[in-house]
Amino acid sequence: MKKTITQLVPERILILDGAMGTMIQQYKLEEKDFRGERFAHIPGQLKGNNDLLCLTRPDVIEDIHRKYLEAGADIIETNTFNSTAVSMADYHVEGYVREINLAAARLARALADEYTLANPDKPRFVAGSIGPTNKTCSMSPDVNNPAFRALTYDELSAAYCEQMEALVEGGVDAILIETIFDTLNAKAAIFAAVRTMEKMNVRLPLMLSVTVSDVGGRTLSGQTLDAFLASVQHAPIFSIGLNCSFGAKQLKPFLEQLAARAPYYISAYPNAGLPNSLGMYDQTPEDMAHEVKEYIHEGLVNIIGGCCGTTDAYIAQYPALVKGAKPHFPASPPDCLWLSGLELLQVKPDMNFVNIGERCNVAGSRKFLRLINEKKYEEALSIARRQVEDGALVIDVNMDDGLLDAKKEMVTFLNLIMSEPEISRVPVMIDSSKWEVIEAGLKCLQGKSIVNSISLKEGEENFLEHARLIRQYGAAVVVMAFDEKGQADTAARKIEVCERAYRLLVEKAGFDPHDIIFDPNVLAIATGIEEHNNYAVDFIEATSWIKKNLPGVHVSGGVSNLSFSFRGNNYIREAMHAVFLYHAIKHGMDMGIVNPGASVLYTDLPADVLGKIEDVVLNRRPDASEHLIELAEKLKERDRKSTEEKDASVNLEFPEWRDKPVQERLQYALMKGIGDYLEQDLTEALSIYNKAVDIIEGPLMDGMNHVGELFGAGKMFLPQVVKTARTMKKAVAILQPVIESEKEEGATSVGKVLLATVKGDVHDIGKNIVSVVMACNGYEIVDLGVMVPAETIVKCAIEEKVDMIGLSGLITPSLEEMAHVAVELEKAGLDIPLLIGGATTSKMHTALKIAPVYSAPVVHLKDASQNVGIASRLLNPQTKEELVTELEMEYEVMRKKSENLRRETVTLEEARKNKLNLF
Ligand code: THG
Repeated sequence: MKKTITQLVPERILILDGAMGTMIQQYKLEEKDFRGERFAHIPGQLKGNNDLLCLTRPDVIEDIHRKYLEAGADIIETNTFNSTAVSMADYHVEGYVREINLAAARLARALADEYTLANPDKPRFVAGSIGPTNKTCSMSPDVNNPAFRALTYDELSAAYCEQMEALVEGGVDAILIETIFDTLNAKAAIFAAVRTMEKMNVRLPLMLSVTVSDVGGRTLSGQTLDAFLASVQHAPIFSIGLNCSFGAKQLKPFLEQLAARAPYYISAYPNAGLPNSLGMYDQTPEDMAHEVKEYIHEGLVNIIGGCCGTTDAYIAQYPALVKGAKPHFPASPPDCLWLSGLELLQVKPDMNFVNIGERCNVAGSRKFLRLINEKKYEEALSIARRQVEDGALVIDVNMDDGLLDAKKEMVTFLNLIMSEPEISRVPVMIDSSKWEVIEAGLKCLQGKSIVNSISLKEGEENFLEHARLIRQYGAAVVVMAFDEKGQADTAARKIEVCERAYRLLVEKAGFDPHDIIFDPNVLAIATGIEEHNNYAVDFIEATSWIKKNLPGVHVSGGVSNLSFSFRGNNYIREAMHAVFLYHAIKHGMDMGIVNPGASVLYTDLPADVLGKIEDVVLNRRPDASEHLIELAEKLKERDRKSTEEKDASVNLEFPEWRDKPVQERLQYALMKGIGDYLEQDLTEALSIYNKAVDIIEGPLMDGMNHVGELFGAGKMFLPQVVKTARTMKKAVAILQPVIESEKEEGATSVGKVLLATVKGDVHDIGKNIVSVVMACNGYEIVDLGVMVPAETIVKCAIEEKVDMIGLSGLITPSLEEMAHVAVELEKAGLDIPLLIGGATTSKMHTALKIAPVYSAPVVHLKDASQNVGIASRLLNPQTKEELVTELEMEYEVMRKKSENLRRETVTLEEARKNKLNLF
């Protein structure tokens, strides 16, 4: 019997194959190869749709698989990285997804079996490749609307199900979810994988591979690797690892971090070094092997392969390296609760207390309710931000209000939170009594969150169904002490309900006890009703029992409920909470929904106040409530500001940075993404600067450049950068009317500019800034938006008679698309200058790949501040002539240089800086 991957992996390090794309390039395939007879009727270009070759040129894919098998790969990947309806729609072939996956899996299966048969001592396996698609579920592609999503969890998981079913049917041995850049996309893939395996009644090893996007080691969507591990903890994971990102050397510290914490086998398939300025990878197989050797010697890996730039020559280096090497031994699973936002929160047994911010609750804060009702989301977000600043380790979000569309508001608010890195740093607690609201919320969050709550109120079946779903979505759960008989009020009832729920969750729903948080009901005391007097004591007793008898779980409660009868007297309320927490925490309460801004401490309470409150909380005497009421009357004068006033003070604060000169304030606001003071600071700046546009080109551009530097140095991560870009937009919008009014009377456009983000790319922050800067300088802008096909650009350039065309793009494939646009412009016989800008673009690429295919001037622009200067030179025939000569000389030098330095690699810093040129 052939050994399975699961049996083999503890014995030796397995070799995964190398890149598919790099190999395909070697065959110099043309449009007709991709298209074949079969897809003659499909509009647009099919070249570049590598997965389609499984149907149109299976001989090529077979040849590549063979080369990798010959090189010694134990595992080959199906050629299906983009074979989901989501990605294939770009090529109008989304209807062929099932067929492509099936063909790809069968092809790889047959070859693996052939090689296994020839050498049964080295069994070969097939991993079904599942890419991240070209869209992200947890970020907005629209700068103006951070709550927008181009793709939802449901759409994506449905697309993945379609792909995975065909892969499993085609006979893959494992499912490999790879190049993960957004954890929410990955969670949708995991959800689909679990569903598909259940449906098809198979259990295949699930392999995950993340790509880190910045030198700080975060994913594109901003999570640290530790936070990522918490997010996917619910999945039946076989191996986890890193691919793409960087070369082996630069990847190593992140791999070490992952291997130290992840309780799974570890995989790594780095790129062949760092990209050079043309976006090519050119480390030699020997160089790469040398770096990979360290992974193996240090016991970091179980599975090793190659990503961008690697070929069979690279993989052929590995068999010698792994021979006799000791495989990595997985870390032990965590023995505590893991939660995550962008960062990990470990709730360890020795951690005294996790405070969960209660203020983003429409039922618990009049102000929050008003803001949501009035759709003042920015201000509502500032309540969340304030809680995190005040030390909340988790934030509770509740939109249950009779007059609100709770589901819609939950989704909007959670999506908004995801674009606020200062808030989304922490995990979210989704608080609702409606299951549909909870489920919708779970589909918005990339982190590992907490569902608040489920209970046995509607019986076991309903309870288990929801519990199982929560597990599949990957969240922890709050269980309220309710059952079919109602709310548990006495200690005995609380214990009875929690014990029953525990058994069900652990034995029937497969819950890890660490992911269970019991809430034995904090009920109001000192209400004047005698039966209520022992409620706090009952809670504390139950807590103590739960912690002793239900190992692993946590105990939480809504602390502010306790003091409802003292509404209006915040001092007494806060004092009661402090006393209650003091005792409850001593007995094992380790989480609580509280107002993190509360300032009354147990130790600050004067003896008389403390005595009276303890009498009430601990139910020490029958007249305790009356005494406390008397005290409350007396203390009324001394009362603190009401909670509502405290919330209101959020915006009235005067932080330190406000003392700085206006230029610095503007830069600071940009860097931190704070829009609150822009109006006032820009008004002040207008009195200093001659023209509004000078403010944009001065302090605002400086601020953006600074952001670029910080990102390059790994000191900021993408969601933060996106937020600064939003602030920039807001600033520009404020200045816009002033700029309009400054335009000279009757001034006509100095020139007409067409702007477009090229096909395949949705990034437009840089393009939009260029648009504003140029418009400010009197240019008329024709903005075609994002994902613009070459045909549209050519057609519009002719119809609109533009003076120049600006192309923008952020991702590497956009480089090729830009060259394609240039070819099309040339074919159309146009002579309109072309401006090139955006993240991965470079002067080198422009000189080598774009300028040579187009006879009009082609200029690469480093950032938005250069556009106006270049544009004006292009408009004047004499300066244009000079510019053209300059460019020709410069490009010639660069072409020469590139020939000499075929293998030149830019430093990591340069690569990063390059990436941010769009700002
Ligand atoms: N258990 C669980 N979840 C919960 C609760 C619980 N979620 C909701 C609630 N209870 C916890 N949150 C709050 C939030 C605010 C208040 C009480 C509980 C509160 N608000 C002030 C009031 O009503 O007087 C409002 C002040 C204002 O308008 O600003 O007290 O028990 N699992």
